Amino acid sequence: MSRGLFIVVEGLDRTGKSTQCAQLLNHFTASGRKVTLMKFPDRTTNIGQMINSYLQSKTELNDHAIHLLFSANRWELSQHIVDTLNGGTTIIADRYAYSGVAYSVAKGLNYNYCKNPDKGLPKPDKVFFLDLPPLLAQQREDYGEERYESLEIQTRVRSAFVQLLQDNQYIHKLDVTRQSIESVHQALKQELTPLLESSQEPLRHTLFM
Ligand code: 2DT
Ligand code: MG
Repeated sequence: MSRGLFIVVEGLDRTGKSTQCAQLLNHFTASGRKVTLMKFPDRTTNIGQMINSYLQSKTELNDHAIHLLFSANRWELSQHIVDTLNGGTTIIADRYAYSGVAYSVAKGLNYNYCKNPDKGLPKPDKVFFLDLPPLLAQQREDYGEERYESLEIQTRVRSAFVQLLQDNQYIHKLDVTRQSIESVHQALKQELTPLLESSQEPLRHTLFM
């Protein structure tokens, strides 16, 4: 049995990540592939509840402490990721360690420091960055509910993502400006085709080599 694929969708807030993850889930399910969705932060765990409370501004936390909690939230699910993939199920993840770095760097934390806690996590087979100018994202529905959802912060998050894109050439940037949900979905599917047709290498660990 071949292992599942680990696909990550990244981007600023309100760029259509969750919508595209749902579209991919439907597509893979319809084509008979075993597939599951994961979302980071996973707010259902104990650590996830601390993160949720922080994001909703119900608690305050030191910037380094919350950075490490986001990473710990991935680590507590890392064995589940490995087991799921090795069991032949594909994972579509709505955010992962790239958001972890980008949002903390946007707050002023050191780039290299930010990458460290995630070193050793399962490495995705494909990472997409849905790129939308922060000003356009801001005009979308429900913007501004949580911490980080301000134009000023999102602009800095985007700059940090640009640095991540430069340093990790395997991240695939997709400009979603003025693109319909369907056209973005088609672009993602097309980009995934070669992966779907090849057999997977053994699961790689160690993100951000
Ligand atoms: P959602 O809006 O997607 O629920 O994300 N974040 C996320 C971080 O600061 N660090 C991380 O490691 C991750 C995964 C991005 C909630 C917010 O949390 C931010 C937006
Ligand atoms: Mg959000």
